[in-house]
Amino acid sequence: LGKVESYIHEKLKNEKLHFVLLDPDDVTPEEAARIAEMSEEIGVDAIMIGGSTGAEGDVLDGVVRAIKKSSSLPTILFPGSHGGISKHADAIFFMSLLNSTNPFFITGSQALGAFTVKRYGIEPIPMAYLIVEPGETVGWVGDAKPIPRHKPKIAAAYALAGQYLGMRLVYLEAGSGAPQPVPPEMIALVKRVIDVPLIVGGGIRTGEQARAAVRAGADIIVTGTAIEKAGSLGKAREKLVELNRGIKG
Ligand code: 1GP
Repeated sequence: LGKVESYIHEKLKNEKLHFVLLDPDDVTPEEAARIAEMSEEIGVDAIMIGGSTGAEGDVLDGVVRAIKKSSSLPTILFPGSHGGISKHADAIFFMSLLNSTNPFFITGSQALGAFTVKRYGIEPIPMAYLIVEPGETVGWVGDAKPIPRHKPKIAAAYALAGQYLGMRLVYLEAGSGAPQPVPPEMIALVKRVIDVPLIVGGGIRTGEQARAAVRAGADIIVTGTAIEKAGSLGKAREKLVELNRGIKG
C-alpha cells in the first residue's frame, strides 16, 4: 500500500477518522489554507479536495498548494472527472461511480486520467463510489441512478461488488449539502457485508449526525458544507470541533 493508504489503515486501528472536503469552486486558496490549518490543530485526519463543477486547472492547483503550505495533513483528490487532478496532491481517490448509468463515470474518465496520475506520481487509492438518494449535484452530474434511501440491500450489493472488483474503500454519498445524511440502517448493513473501510458523507452537519454514522459503522466521515458555509472562520472552528468530537467520541 502507498503512504496515504497505509496512514489511513494505521490510524483506523485506534480511531474513526474525519476527512474535511474543500471544494475549490467554493473556497479561495486563503480560506482553504486557514481551514486546513485549523483542521490539523483540531485533530482532523486528512483534507480532500474536489467537486463536481469548476474544481480544475489553476483554481484546483491554487487551493491544493495553499493547503500543502499551511498544514501537513495528507491531501487527497476527490475528482469529479479526469479534470480534477493536481500534481500538488499526495493521493487521489481513484474512484468509480458504480451506480452511474453512464460508462464515462465508471471507467471512461478513469482511463483519461490514468496517465496523468502516473506522470505526476500521485498515489491512487481505488474506491467504489455509491450515490444514495437524493444525490444532489454529484448525482445529477454523474448520471447516477441513486440508491433509494429505504433499500440498504442495494447499497450493500454494490459495495460488495466494489470490494470483489478490487476496490479498497467504499464511499456512501448522499450528495454535498443533502438535507439528510445516508440512513444509519444503510451504513450498518453495508458495514456488515464488506471488509474494506467504509467512508460516509453528504449532509452531515452536526456532531450528533456524525456520531450516529460512526455508531452505525462508518470508519471515515467526510464533512464539507457545514465547515465551508459556517459563516466565519471562528464558526468554522466551532463546527470542526463539534464534528470531530462526534466522530472521535
Ligand atoms: C460531498 O460527501 C461530501 O461529496 C461532503 O458532503 O458537503 O454535505 O458535507 P457535505
